[in-house]
Amino acid sequence: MTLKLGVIGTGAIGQEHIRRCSKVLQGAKVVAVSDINLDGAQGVVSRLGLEAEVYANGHDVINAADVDAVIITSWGPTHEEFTLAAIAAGKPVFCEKPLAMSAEGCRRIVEAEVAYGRRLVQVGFMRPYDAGYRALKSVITQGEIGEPLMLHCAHRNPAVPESYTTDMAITDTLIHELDVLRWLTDDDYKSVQVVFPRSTKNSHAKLRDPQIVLFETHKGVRIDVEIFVNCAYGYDIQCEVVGETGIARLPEPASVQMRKEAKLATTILTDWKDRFIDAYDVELQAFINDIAIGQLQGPSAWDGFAAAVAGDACLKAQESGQIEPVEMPPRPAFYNR
Ligand code: NAD
Ligand code: NAI
Ligand code: ISE
Repeated sequence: MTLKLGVIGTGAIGQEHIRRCSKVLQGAKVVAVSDINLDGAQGVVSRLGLEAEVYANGHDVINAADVDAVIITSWGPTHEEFTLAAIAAGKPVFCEKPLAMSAEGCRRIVEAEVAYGRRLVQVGFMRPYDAGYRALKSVITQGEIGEPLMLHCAHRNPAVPESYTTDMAITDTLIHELDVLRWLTDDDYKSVQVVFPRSTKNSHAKLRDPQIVLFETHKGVRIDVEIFVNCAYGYDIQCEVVGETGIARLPEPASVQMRKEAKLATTILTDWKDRFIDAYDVELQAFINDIAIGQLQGPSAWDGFAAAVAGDACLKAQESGQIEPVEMPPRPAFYNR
């Protein structure tokens, strides 16, 4: 049976997800789309040659009789409203990160899903589906480097637009590490501090760039994450785990090595779309397959909430300059894996 999808938001990642659900993945097709930029939505449908209805309002996509499941790729501030509406309609929903703009917003989604009684929400945290991160996790869980003691990580973008401000380093960018590092270490954050090195001249008045975020986890692991979104040279994701008996690093994306003009070189990617292209395919195929068997298993609303709780503490730490506690309530049995 083909799963009929409705997609809300046809911007950068919306177009990518529509393309992969229509042309790459198995078992689904896109039958409805919407965007506040109606012409943009219509353009995507025409370019991809889809037979999909274009709606002016995301709620009409959710409530369309032929839509079985919803993908939310509109901008962050709309995610909570559309996810809650999908739960109210009893339809599975894949929501891009962040699940909501605050932990409170995520909590409302958790409560609605628990009240519904069955998992309906998967959050677009794709890194746990990335082959490199999976290999790194396997090294840790097999005990190949002993217990993890320290993690050194970096999330670098070549450049961001003027609309990107200091807080977005947490809510838009670090949010991926906030999810993947608790999954990688099977741990939760205890406290966080944010420090600001000298800013790059490539930034602007409303963005302090780079930033270093320092965590302590409940198991006592220390984590440093550099966020540098105007690094100029590429889109570069780094993760090194220092264990008791060895060090494990996230593999670099495959790239041909060249010896040329007295240099040894490999290419560094520049676009997030390419860096995790396979992981996006795998996460959405999992969403489609899991709906077919009636049991979502990917990153949950609770994972979205946990990342947001840590994110809120990071935002506070940006303002205060102090070490701030991360106060995470116990996980309800509903979300036990
Ligand atoms: P974008 O700005 O390119 O696209 C957002 C689209 O949403 C725009 O077309 C906009 O018109 C539309 N939109 C806004 N409000 C809407 C509404 N109420 N109803 C319908 N459409 C609406 O942004 P993007 O880069 O595609 O990012 C979209 C979301 O995806 C963000 O939440 C972002 O954080 C997330 N994202 C995740 C990843 C990832 O790696 N997981 C990568 C990129 C983006
Ligand atoms: P974008 O700005 O390119 O697209 C957002 C789209 O949402 C726009 O087309 C906009 O018109 C539309 N939109 C906004 N409000 C809407 C509404 N109320 N109804 C319908 N459409 C609405 O942004 P982008 O980069 O595609 O990001 C979208 C989301 O995806 C963000 O939440 C972002 O964080 C997330 N994202 C996730 C990535 C990942 O790696 N998982 C990568 C990039 C983005
Ligand atoms: C974007 O929104 C994403 O989610 C990408 O995965 C991330 O790496 C990038 O920094 C964000 O802008």
